[in-house]
Amino acid sequence: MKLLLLISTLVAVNGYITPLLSVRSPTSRSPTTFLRSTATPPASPTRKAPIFDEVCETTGVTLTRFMIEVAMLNPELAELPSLFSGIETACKAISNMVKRSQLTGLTGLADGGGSINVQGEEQKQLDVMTNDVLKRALRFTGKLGVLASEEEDTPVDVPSRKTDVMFDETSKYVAVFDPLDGSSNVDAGIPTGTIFGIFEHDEECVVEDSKDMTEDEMKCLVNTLKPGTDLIASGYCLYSSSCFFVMTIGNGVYGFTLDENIGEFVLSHPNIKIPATSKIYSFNEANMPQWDPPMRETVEKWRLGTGRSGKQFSSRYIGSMVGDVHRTLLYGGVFGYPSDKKNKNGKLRLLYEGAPMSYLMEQAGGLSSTGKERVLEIVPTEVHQRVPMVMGSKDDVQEVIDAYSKA
Ligand code: FDP
Repeated sequence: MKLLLLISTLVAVNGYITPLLSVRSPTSRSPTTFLRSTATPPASPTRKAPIFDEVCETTGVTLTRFMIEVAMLNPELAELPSLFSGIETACKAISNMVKRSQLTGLTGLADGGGSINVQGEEQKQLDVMTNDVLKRALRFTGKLGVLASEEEDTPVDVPSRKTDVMFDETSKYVAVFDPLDGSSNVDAGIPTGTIFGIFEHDEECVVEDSKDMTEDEMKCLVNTLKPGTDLIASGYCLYSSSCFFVMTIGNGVYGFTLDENIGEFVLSHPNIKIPATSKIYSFNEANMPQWDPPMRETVEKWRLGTGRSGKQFSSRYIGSMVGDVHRTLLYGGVFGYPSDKKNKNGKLRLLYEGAPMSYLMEQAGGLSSTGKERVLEIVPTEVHQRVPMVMGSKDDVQEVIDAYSKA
């Protein structure tokens, strides 16, 4: 039960206490030292994305090929393709599990009921199994130091298993994911999805066993969890009429569709851009009477057609974030789960729902905000922290932000 804690120095910068982290530069592998300020996270480096603007039915660009090009264009991301390949495999496996669940007895609650995750939510069989599938798929890439998931109580260390590692073992990344988002819908065959985000791992915070952690050890792990501005990549898989894999590495958003004939994700949506305005909103409207006045008033105007665009909005809400965000990215609109009197911080989780989806939304030209601040800039203090969110078409989200500033 040992946890190697090499982060020991705390320094005060601009009144904030920040850990002095020692990280390895990806190319030289020699240790370099920098200060990480919790107030102003460093801007994401500019990345190059391959230019593939054609979609082809027979000889399309596979996700594997795309990621090889990404690594060639961005040598610092050389290890990302093997991690993506793990996620891709997990998505294919989960897609199959979800599709066949009505026949294989995988519907319903885990352990016949009573299996509760750390957030007090009852787990479905598929929640537990998909979490396992992802953990295994990521562990075997050998690129992962720590991962945090909706279905894990604390971030878990991924032990190095030399025999299972296909490439150099570097523990280079931290992955956060929600294995089966929207799982309350899954038994009714409604779209669900997997959301993931990838950060660089502080290699000095190594955990040998995640049980019996002291408070300091826990802090070390939580320190590996960073604001969305530090994301290296994020994306989701949508299990619906098709299985989609939509991702960003910080230079645009790319969508791939699973071609079941060849078992590959093939580029189908190069460089997705969300329309700047639209007339669709997507909220659980039953909570509307409990929302903050600026939120409620803006949506009331949209209903009546008296908002900034003068258009009368229509409502589309699946109640499954990945499905709702996918439609919003493609058709435009506003998706959100605002705070209400009951849920002061809304419902969605910052680390593995809010931040990864906000990164995608911004990369597609949209906005994502709590109404008062940019979701990507929020520094997490807890793994399962919730965040109120409004994301989507730039002009429409800006209307909400302006309503909050006026209030
Ligand atoms: P679920 O509980 O089914 O996993 O955050 C989880 C989530 O679904 C989102 O996917 C979805 O947008 C939201 O909760 C739905 O919540 P409501 O049922 O309260 O509308």
